[in-house]
Amino acid sequence: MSASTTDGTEARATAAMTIARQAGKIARDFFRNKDALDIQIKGYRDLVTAADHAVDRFVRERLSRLFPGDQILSEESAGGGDGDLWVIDPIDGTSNFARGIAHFAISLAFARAGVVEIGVVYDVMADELFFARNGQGAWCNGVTIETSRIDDAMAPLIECGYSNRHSVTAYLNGVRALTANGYDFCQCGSAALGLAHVACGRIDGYWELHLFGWDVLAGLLLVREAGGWTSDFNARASLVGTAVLACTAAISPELRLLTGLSGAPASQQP
Ligand code: LIP
Repeated sequence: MSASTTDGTEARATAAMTIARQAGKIARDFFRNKDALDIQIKGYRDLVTAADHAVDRFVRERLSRLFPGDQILSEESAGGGDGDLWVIDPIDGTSNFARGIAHFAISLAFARAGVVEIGVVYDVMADELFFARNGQGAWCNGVTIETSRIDDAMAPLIECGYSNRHSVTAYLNGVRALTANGYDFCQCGSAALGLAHVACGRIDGYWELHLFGWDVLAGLLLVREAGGWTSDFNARASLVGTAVLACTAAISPELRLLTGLSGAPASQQP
């Protein structure tokens, strides 16, 4: 019997994938019925919809029933603690969701003693479930994924996430530095999906000046387990937020210089 079977991480991994897909049905129904969204403003240009709340309630209820001793922290409801902890973003890419743009995801991460052991990012509309286990690899719909292999034929593509939680000047300076050094950039509105796309090699990196733990913990594990490099994002950053960089390993030295971000502890790097 493997350790993960006895310590409950195997059961949690299976449950996280099942719950993500079940929650995806709720999100998909709301996405196709915009009249039920009840879009609310929770802060300056910060939206929350009935879908965020419905998915959040569903995921919390399922996890609490299956793992009653676990703590749960989500973007839409407080929580947290030092024990076994789930960090949830019920709809990552809420602005896209509210506008009818089918680029959003459900993100679940499970951490034990401050180490992320399980990451799930579910692209509901594309029906792509990205999954990673600490030290065991990363998959999309069960097929192993790995970060891109850069070649000269194509300029590296970096997604540069943007929000009003940081200055436009700092953002534009970062984009200017990247484009001046031969990088293409895009901005798509979901950090969780952007990180999943780095992990499967569709894009070469993801950079954003301010993100919370619920946006990124699952996606950063995906990138690391797919062989990529990730900046340091410790547990404290989850609640206050910090800058994030994740990329295919070959370009990490230059990107670290261009963005000024240091790496996660060596134990977390490929
Ligand atoms: C979003 C992130 C995105 C960021 C937005 C927001 P949400 O998460 O995925 O990268 O630029 O400001 O934080 O709020 O949709 O869960």
